[in-house]
Amino acid sequence: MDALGSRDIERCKDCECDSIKINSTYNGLDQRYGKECGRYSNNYLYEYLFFVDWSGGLLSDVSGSIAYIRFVSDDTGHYKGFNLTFIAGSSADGGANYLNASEDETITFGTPKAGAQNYPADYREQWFLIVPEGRQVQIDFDTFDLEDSEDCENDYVEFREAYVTVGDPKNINGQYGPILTKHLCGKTKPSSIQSKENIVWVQFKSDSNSTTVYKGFKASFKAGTFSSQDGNAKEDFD
Ligand SMILES: [Ca+2]
Repeated sequence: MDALGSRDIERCKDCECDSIKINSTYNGLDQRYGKECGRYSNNYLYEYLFFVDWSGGLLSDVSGSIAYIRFVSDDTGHYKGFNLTFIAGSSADGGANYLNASEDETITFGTPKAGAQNYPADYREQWFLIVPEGRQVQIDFDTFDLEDSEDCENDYVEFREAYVTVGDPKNINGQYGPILTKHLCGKTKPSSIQSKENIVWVQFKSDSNSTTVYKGFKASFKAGTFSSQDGNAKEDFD
């Protein structure tokens, strides 16, 4: 999880007057380092994802799914305070495949030898599904058989909109992109997925347990046309 936002907090040496601190554990809030103070502004998830200035865009990176925040002020010097946005990131892992579909082309992807052979434990793979600019990605599932677990925490596949770092068109990422599906697992074939932009990031992950009796998933994608009433994806990031 990452925190983005702005702060305007009294600045003193080592942030000993007023401070904000973000940590993944409650006890971690007591550590001396990591306090932040002074004025800082980098705002809006939208800018973070699509006009990325990575050098200043990230206020705090929290491992895990819980963030503890402590704000401290002393009795002098009151400033505006702080404002944070949190985004849930995935940890991108494993080899990446870049799949380009031209108009009228359908490309298949999935776990290795899906359907014929069970997927291995401790396996990770990423795919970038790319269709021509201005088109959307339509994903259809053919077979689906993953280990079922609570919140799909063991084995899963996930889909997000991908994004390109400004200034470096070769740098495509997905782990902080807008979420298209929650983690998917089990045996129920998911319904089709349609993106808003023209690149989708997919990640498959299996954990280390040895229940490797599941066949995995097989899906395909092609260039689709966005048909929903809500035609402006970018408004989601204001
Ligand atoms: Ca597993």
